[in-house]
Amino acid sequence: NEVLQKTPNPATKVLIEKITADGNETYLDRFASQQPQCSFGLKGTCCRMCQWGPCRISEKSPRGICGRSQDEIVISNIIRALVSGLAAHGRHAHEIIYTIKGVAEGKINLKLKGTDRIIDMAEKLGLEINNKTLEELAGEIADILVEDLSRMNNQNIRLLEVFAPQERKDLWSKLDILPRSAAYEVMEALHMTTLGSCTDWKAIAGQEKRSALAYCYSTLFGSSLATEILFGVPEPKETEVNYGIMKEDHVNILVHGHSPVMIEKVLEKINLPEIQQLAKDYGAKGIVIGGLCCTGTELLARYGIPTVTNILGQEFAIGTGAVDCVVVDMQCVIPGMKILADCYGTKIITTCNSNRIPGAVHLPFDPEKPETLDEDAYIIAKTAVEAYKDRDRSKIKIPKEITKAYGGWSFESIVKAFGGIKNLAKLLKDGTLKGIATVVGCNSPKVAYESNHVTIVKKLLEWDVLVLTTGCSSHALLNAGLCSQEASELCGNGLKAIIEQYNVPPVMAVGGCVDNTRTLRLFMALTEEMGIAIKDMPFMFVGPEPGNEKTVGQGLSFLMHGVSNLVGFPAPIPVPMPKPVKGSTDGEMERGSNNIADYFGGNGALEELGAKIYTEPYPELAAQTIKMHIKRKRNNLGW
Ligand code: BF8
Repeated sequence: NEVLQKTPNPATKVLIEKITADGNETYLDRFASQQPQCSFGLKGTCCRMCQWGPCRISEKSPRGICGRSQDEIVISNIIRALVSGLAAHGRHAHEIIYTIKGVAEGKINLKLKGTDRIIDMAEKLGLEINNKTLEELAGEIADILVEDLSRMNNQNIRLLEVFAPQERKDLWSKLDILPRSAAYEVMEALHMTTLGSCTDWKAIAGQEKRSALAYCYSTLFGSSLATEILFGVPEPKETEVNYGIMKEDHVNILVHGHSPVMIEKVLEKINLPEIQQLAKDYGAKGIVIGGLCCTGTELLARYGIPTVTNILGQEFAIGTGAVDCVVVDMQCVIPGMKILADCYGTKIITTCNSNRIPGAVHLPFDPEKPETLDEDAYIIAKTAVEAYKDRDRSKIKIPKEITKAYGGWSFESIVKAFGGIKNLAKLLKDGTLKGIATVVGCNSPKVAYESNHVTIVKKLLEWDVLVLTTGCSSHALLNAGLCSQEASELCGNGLKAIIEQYNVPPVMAVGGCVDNTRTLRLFMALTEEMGIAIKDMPFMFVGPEPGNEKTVGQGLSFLMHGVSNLVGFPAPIPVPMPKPVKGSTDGEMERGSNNIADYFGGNGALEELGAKIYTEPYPELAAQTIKMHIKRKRNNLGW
């Protein structure tokens, strides 16, 4: 009920009610039946890192069987989540980088579209450019990116050396947290936290920071830049989004996941006249493509393909009964989607060996075995269209909502839209723009669907804070109409003037989650222009509804650069609750404390990195916290 009252997209309400009336269940029902959730799990005080346990930490049992303390268990659970996310983004990077290698060697039938990015990267990496073809250069860059994923010796990640600000590199070197590679840091993090290994929580926290840097530079920068090499740097474009883009009399194909290689090929095949004709032969008026999760936001950024929804909306999309086929690649494809797909006669096609789903058609893409890529993409396109003839048409209800959006923001296109980085810096300094927030990340069943994202951002716009967004947050903001110049009416005078003068939306959708690098590059460029360290700037990272293990590294990537985080509800860390002072009769309270919360949310991280993590589950208060943070930064700068 709370979800129905608070969720901001009217289409969501229609679909929740429809799916319930159809007698089917979604994550909402399963979340309810999981209550109450285990309090040890919620606090991160359950240790399952060996087979003696599980051990749970309480006042009665303050240590695990092996002697591990609460601090060691809590930080170990967090770092294990972080490196799972690192592994996921690493696997994503691997697919994209090996695709570049395959194209460069002439084994994969794709054309490299990112000429500018290839030259730019080659120059940054100090490669000899003269007398080389684009393919040769791209191949050399790919080899460096592979090294960044896999290096075992004690040398730095090249992308970190090339992109990170000197002030940070000096700091990370002083703290001894410079990473070697994604693979090495995952190995070391798991090694340090296994039974009988490291018992110094501060050393594990050090490895956490090292792993966050590997996550940031090897897998986020690696994936995002490599995708730009393959498919080009996005340019802004107008489009329409939301559930209403699907059409009852068309074949509706949704594309889902994160790595957009196979889907590029499938789109090529869908555009073939014979596949278009096939749809007509089955009685469809045409073919609609809609995007889910980060594959969706990637395609929106590059081609203006409409997005539909995010991780917790994927079941709602299927519940329209109008989806003929979902083509999925990797990550964030929840099992509940297939359960519902079977109820509504939707075909699921999986294209990555890491993401098998029982009962789905499986045609995997492997950049090292690309021989059947074109053939498989053709079969996928044909199978998806053929699904139209088999669909159960008795249960279709497509919400009418269609929302305008202006997406496709890369680092370069943002700078260009503002007429250069100098202009944007000036707008920040003179207060036309009060600050910049990156509002990103997943949905969580723990809050009313999408309400925290939208409520926080609406407040920020009122206060003239420019918002950049990626991932599931961006779907919420796109569907709420905030990524369009028409949202000007919700903005303060400063942002209103900016929208008018520069023709930009107040919320800029910069792509999939790996494209948070675009925001980070913007922060770096602004601070370089102004000669101010990032930690002193009015910037903030906002993750209103953390969910996937991948999000742990997102916040930490920004934290490592000196950008404070606001997260929407507590991480799995015991919240330091105040306790009554023993023997006190006047209600005197003792300040609660635990080392991990004190470090990340208190002076520890602030003194070391110049940034900390704020936690606030109530969106209005969260927005207020962001506003205060931005004000404090501006005051300190004398702005
Ligand atoms: O990488 S925001 S639920 S879709 S993890 Fe997944 Fe979270 Fe969505 Fe894309 Ni990001």
